[in-house]
This record gives sequence, structure tokens and C-alpha cells, in this order.
Amino acid sequence: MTEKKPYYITTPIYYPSAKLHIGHAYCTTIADSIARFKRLAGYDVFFLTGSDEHGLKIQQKAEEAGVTPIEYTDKIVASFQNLWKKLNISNDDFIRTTQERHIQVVQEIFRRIYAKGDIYKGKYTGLYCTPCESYWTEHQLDENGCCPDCHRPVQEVSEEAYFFKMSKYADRVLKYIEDNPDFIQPVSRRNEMINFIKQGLDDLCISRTSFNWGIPVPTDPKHVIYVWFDALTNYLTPIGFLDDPEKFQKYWPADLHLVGKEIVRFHTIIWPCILMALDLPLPKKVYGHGWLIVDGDKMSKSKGNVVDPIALIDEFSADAIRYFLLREINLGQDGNFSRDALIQRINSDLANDLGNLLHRTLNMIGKFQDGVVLAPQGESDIDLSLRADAKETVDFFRDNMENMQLSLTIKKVWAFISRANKYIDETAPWALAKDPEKKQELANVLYNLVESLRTISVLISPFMPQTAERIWKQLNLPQAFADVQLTDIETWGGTPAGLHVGTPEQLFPRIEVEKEDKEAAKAQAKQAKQAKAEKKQKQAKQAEPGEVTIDDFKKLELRVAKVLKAEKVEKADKLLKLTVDLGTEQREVVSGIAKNYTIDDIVGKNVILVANLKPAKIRGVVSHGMILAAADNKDLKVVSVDMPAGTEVH
Ligand code: ME8
Repeated sequence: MTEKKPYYITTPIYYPSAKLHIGHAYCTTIADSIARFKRLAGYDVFFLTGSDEHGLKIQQKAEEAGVTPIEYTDKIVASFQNLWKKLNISNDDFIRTTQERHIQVVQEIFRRIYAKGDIYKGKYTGLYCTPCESYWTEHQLDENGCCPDCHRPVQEVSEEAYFFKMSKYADRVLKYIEDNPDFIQPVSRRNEMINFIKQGLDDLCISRTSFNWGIPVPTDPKHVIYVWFDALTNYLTPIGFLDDPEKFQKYWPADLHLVGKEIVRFHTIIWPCILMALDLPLPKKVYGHGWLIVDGDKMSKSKGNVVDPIALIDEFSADAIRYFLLREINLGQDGNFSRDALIQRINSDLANDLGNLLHRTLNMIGKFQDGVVLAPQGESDIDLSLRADAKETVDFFRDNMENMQLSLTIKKVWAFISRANKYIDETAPWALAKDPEKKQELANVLYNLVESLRTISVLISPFMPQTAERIWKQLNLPQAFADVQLTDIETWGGTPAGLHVGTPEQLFPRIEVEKEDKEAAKAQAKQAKQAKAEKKQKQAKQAEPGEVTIDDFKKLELRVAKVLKAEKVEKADKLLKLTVDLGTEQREVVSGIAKNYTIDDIVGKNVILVANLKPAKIRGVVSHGMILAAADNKDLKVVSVDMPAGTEVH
């Protein structure tokens, strides 16, 4: 037997600073479905998730709760593990950064990089955001001088600290990203990262002395190691970095780090620098998924719209939640969670389409053939077309799951479920059953339906593992479900003739919308009240006539653009057509500066572009944006700045 190909997939390790919400469940469900698909496709999968337990934020939370940090994290981490169990997450290990095995890895990594000369002691003065555990420079802060990620105040800190020489690796990381187009996905995140590195990387402060909840620097224990340096290395611990070279050799580099979009930067810049300093290969792919928002709004405690996944699983089942999350949201984009949409999907796709197909099929076999699947003989055109559709669906599944197209794949599988339901209507087995001449035709139809359901059971198993197994068991197939591989459905006809199917059991009860409506009305009234209060608040912030609010101003995307090329526009003596570089892309812009600038004057200047202006056609040329200029009746000068192309202006 040939050895299975290894596949190493990770989720982020979550902060135990609060209970996990449906957004965290989204990330872990995606990773789980990919891991399950890979196992089905014959890979030797190692799937890792865990908890990121150090840092000032956790220390402060524990203090507020009047317990030690480890008592605090023990309790919350237990709730994570309970959630993953309820959601049927099939992780192979759960790493806690407070575990001894991990502490040893972090200290060893620190030692090795220090010995190499890439960690040095210096003095850190800077701005720190505790909730995000991130350091910022002044020019990175938002317009209110707060953290650009969470917009909360930052603290100025000044202390002796160890630094990691990230600057040394900036060019190599940039080259790696540019040479490996698959490394960062989706491509929009890749462009953001290229832009970020091009602005230069500072050395990273990787130790703190102002609190002690962290892993001590091995040779200088009054310092604790920066939580992101500690957290990122979690990916090395469980695959034997220190204690099992064979295992490590097998699984490293990771095939996929699946992370939320806001932490792509840590995974594609800091993490590669650490790995390069360790002379280790970089992960093959980092995928930044979008965020789950709730009824169109970002989840937050203060808005009271945080959705608890446990309550949802208890109410609707893990598989219904998994199905909804994976089907409704396109992986790289933000997606909306709404209870109404969830109920609609359960009723139409799960109870109706899938539930009915199973129920009708098993019922008919019970009624017309005493529960026995008979051997098929001969095929009609309709049979052949069903079989061709099944094959196409299996091929689509294999190819698209390889490319992480989860939502598209689910839609395709459901199209096949509808196809199979239509096959029942087209072949009308109840009519065939009345005609003794049509016994074989009936046997063929019922065989094809069981075979379709066998195929469907496997195809839905990465997304809805429990439902897949329930279908398998109701069909009473002899093969152990846990052993099923994708190859088992690549050839039609795996259902053995003579199989005794089970009695149908309901997969998903329909949700009564009337009862739901009352609940929803209550929730809506609460939301309306909240919205009213918010509107009032907003009105208080609204501008006087002639003024714009800061929110209005923020709608403008102003960026530094380098003029690469300029040409005259035909029959327009005031206009120049400029090709500008925005760091991540080039654009054409038409500008009324021809009377004040020659081509040589303007080329090479770094000007300011209104980058999100609706494109407009000017004298037959489409202009993608507008260059800012100061002008009066006599003179005109473009606004130019000495900053790299792509830099945001605010
Ligand atoms: O960032 N929708 O931990 P974390 C989708 N400890 N994903 C969401 C989300 C939402 N509404 N809210 C959060 C950390 N997430 C670090 C990671 S890895 C070495 C260290 C995702 O608990 C978020 O995008 O704050 C991130 O990927 C993950 O949850 C963990 O967030």
C-alpha cells in the first residue's frame, strides 16, 4: 500500500478572554470541513486548533474575576473544548499555550534565534493596544489616535526589551510572497501584505517586563515573551518540533493556516520571519477568511448581538448550523448570519429537499419491495442522465473542494439532491408498482435512488458529518461509515443488491415559522429600540449644513500615486492622461493639468489620488480617480508628497 500524503491544517488558537461566539465557530467549521474532505480524499490529515492563553489581556481579565490566570483560562478553555465537541470538530490535537510542551518549544526557539544574533536587547518606547496585543507606531493610529484595528485607546509604554530582527528578513519575505502566488489567499489580502512590507518592516519588540503572565525569556526571566511570538509557534509544538523529528518532517511545512482576515498580517509577515530565522520552510498557504456579521452588523457585546453557538446548536442541531455557515458565506468575504435565513434553509434544503428524498425512497422500498433493494438490469435514458449527473457532481466536489470552494460545492450537491427528487417525479415508482410488467423498471428506479443517496451521504459528510452517517445507517449499507473514501463513490453501483434498508427516520424537523415569528417579533422589537437609540446618538453627531462629519470624510479613499507615464489627450489641450502606480495596481487617470505641467514635469511625481471616485469618461478616456491640485485663476499645482505609492492619506 502506498503511504498516504500528509496534510496539515490549522485554525487560529483562540483567546480565552470571553466565550466563543458564532464567528469563531465559523472559522473552525470551515477548517473541519476541509480536514474531513482531505481525509475522504485519502490524505493523512493532522488538524490542529487550540487556545492562546498568555498576555496582559488575560491577566487583567483574571484579576477582574478574582482568580489566577490559569484558573481563569482553564475554565474558559473547557468551554471551547465543549463547543468543538458539540459541533463535531474532528481536530487531532488541541494545543494550549500554557502547556509545558509548548513552553519548551517557545523557549528553545527564542534561544536558537538569540544564538543566531537575530534577537537583541534594546529599549522599547511605543504604543500598545492591550485588547489586540499589538504594538503600533504613531502614524499607524486611527484619526482619533486609537488602535487602527479595534479603535480603542492605546497605551504608551517604555521599557527594556528584546527585539527580533524582522527588518533583516523583509526582502526575503516580500520575494517569497511575490514568487508564490498561492501563499496568501484570497488575492486581495496578498496585495495588502505586499503593500505593507514595501513600506518597510521595523524590528519587532518580543518581550515585556510590565506584567508577568507569559512565557519567561529563558536567560532573563523578568521578561515575558510577546504573546504573538508565543502564539504563532503553537503550530510547531504538536507535530514534534522538539520531540519527534519524524513526525515533524512529515507535517511541516503546514499545508494551510486558516485565519480571519485581521490576523493575516501576523501569519504572512511575522510568522515567515520567525521561520526564516529558524531556517524552516514557510507554510504552503495562509487563507484569510471574512467575518461573520449578524443581521448586517458586526457582533459586539455592547450591541447585544453576540450569537452564542451552544444555544443555537441546542435549538437547531450542529449540522444545521454547519450547513448554514458553509453554504451561505463565500469564504473570502464577510457574510451575514440571520435566524430567519437559517430557519429558511433548514426548512427548504434540509427538511424538504434532503429529508424528503431519503424518506420517500425508504418508504417506497418498504412498501413496494419489502424493504429490499433489488439488482438493477438495463437502463432507461432517465437513469443514464441521473447517473451522469451523479458523476458530474462527484467530479465537481473533488475539484472544487481542493480549491476551498465550499459554498459552491454545497450548492452543486444540492442541485443533485433536487435532481434525484425530480427523478422520482419523472419515473413515478407508485405507477410502476401497479403494473406487474414493470417490476424490473421499478427495481431499477429504487436502486438508482439508493445509490444516489449513498453518493449524497458521502458528499455531505465534510459539511454535515452526523447527518451523513444517519443517512448511511438508514440505508443500512454494509461498509463501515468511518472507512468510506471518495473513491467509493467514484464508480456508480456500490450499493449491494439484496440490501435490506432501514425504516425512515426524520432527519430535520420543520421549524414552525408561526412560533418562530413570535420570537422574532420580540427580538425585532428589542432591536428596533436599540436602533432608535443609536439613531438618536448618530443625529447628535450629525453635521450642520455645509459641514461634513468625520464619517463622511472617511468615505473618501485618498492614496499616494506615483505618475509613471503621461500623454496628451487628443483635442483637449487642458488634459493629460496619466498612468499611475498605487502600490498594488496601476490605473489611468485623466487630469486637467496640461497647461501647467509638461509630461517630463509630472512623470515621477508622487501625487494624491481620490482612489474610490466613480470612474468617468472624459473626452473618450475613462478616468479611474482624480488627482488633487491647488488652483486659482493663474496657477495650478498638484499636491505631491514624499511617501511611497499606495500610502493612505487621512
Ligand atoms: O486573534 N467572524 O484570537 P481571537 C469570523 N489569539 N471570524 C471571527 C469573528 C467573526 N465575527 N470574530 C473572530 C486571535 N473571528 C489570536 C490568534 S493564532 C496564532 C493567534 C476569528 O480569539 C478571527 O478572525 O481574537 C480569528 O481568526 C479567530 O477568530 C481568533 O480570534
